[in-house]
Amino acid sequence: MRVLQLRKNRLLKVIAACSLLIPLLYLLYSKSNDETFSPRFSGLRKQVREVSPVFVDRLGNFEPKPEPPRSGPGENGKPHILRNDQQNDASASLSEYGMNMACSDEISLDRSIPDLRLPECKHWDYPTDLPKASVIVVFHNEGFSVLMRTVHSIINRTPPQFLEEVLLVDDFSDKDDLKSKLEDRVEKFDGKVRLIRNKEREGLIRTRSRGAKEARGEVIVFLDAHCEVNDNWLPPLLAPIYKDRTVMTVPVIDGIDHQTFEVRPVYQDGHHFRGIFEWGMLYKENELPEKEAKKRKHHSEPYKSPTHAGGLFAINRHFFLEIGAYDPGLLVWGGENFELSFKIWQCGGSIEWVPCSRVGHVYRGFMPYTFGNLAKKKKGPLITINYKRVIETWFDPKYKEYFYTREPLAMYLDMGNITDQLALKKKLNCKSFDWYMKNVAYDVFDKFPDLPPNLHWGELRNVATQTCMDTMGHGPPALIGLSHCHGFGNNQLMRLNSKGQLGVGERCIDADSQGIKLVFCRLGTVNGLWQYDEKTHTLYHRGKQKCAAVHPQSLLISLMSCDPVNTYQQWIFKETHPK
Ligand code: LR7
Ligand code: MN
Repeated sequence: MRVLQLRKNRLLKVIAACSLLIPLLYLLYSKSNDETFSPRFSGLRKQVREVSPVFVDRLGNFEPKPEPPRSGPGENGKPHILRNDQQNDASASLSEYGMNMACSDEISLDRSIPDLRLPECKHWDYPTDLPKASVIVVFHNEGFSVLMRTVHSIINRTPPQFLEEVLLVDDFSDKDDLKSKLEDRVEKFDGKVRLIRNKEREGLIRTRSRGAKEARGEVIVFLDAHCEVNDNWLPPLLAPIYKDRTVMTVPVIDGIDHQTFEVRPVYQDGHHFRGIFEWGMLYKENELPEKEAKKRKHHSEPYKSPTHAGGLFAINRHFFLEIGAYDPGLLVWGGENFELSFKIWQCGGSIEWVPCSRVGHVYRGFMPYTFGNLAKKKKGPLITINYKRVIETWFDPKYKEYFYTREPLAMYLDMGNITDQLALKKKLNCKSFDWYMKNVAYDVFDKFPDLPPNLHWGELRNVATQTCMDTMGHGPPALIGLSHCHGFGNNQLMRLNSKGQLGVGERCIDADSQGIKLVFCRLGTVNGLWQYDEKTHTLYHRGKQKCAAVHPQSLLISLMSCDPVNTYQQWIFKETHPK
């Protein structure tokens, strides 16, 4: 059953006929699962307002009027290239903000961007009485023009009747231009834009929860502070929530280049993706399974997704607060996307990705801010601590094992107290993680099957050289290097599982004629060809029938004929602990 209707003559006729037969049809269709009728007949608009069959003809098409083409830097989402004499400013701003602010500053705040939607998106009608939304933008030390362009794009491309406000929440920024200059700018929007500030640094997760509490709209929409929304982006996000207040909706996120501000489609037409994860809790996207695609009649219709990237989504405000907003124990950045996704799905809601809603996001090359005092308070890698809270709250025991197998150091991290989270889970009568995996996130298993336990893990020290295997921070394919054993895990944390797969992080280690290499693990497999002999300390490759050895002169690691007494072929696994 769906909210949205493609404009079609036949449909109009049906609607006309139906308005004559309202009482009868209402009874009929509130029980059936017909796809042709408006949401008014679905009976599914839970608890927001009573479903009424009366306004069936109140559908509207909110497409923007065509505008004359604009010219200037970055218009139509084209890359803007700075002159050579501006390169110093460009690189300075790049290291300060993670994006080229010198470039952004030359682009109009009202610039045009290409309409990247599927052509059929223009033809959808939506209820004219969709709920109003507060668009919440949290920020910490963002570039002024990028933040303001986010605001302008929202004001310019949102049908005003659905925009309650843009709520800017400053997470304790210390940049001068985000002080009175920003306040003056906000004033100019006559109350449509509101600015509130944290009294201390809270991190993006708590700042969003605060924004949700302070917002005035029936629906809240979160956006990062470096986004540009596309044509008619909001109604398609609101419509599924209008029909069912427990649905959270997610736009398709296009890329904005952090150097040139070019707007690029995330994927070409014809492909839909949805959010999944691997067992180390890295966010992944997977092509929409046939089974889900087939549930829809039109290619541009929303579809269910197990999870989401984190930054951009819409949700009924009361529903968000009823499920506890974000776990307040989560720190600064990361993992909150999973917490919210598992909570929503397991506790009776769902997540839909909406192809007709598109928003551009600037992907930065690195994180330009530190975690400030928030990180100092906690020992161990903060993001992994967040993951641990999330999996300890929402996973069943079997699935927790997969996480600790993939991320062994997490066993030793202090995640704080999760009593409140477990109580909430109980109070909301939430389903098991196994239910979620089997009914919602079933495609995770295709890509990331059950993980067999580690036989050994830790740093892998060579006896002759007393140095450790190290990815040297390289991405695959790359040779594995040797370096001073630092005991921090990270790039030196190797894992050998009971099926012979040697892994480091989400990557695998294999060997070819050049040497021992970091490679992409074959998707959908967890096995490998390695064997470790605890007595001789050799690392044997069953495929090549040779042993991993350090070359005494070059100090490169490669496969050689096995010689168990040669200390250059002896390796010791040593478990490391977080420091
Ligand atoms: O301490 C902070 N306080 C903040 O207010 C740190 C950040 N922030 C603000 C920041 O200014 C920005 O507006 O929070 C927002 C998100 O921070 P980013 O842009 O540094 O995050 P990101 O885009 O690198 O990371 C993604 O994952 C995060 C995990 O916590 C958040 O969920 C981000 O919103 C999320 N971004 C997206 O989902 C956009 C698509 C990226 C992908 C995949
Ligand atoms: Mn971001």
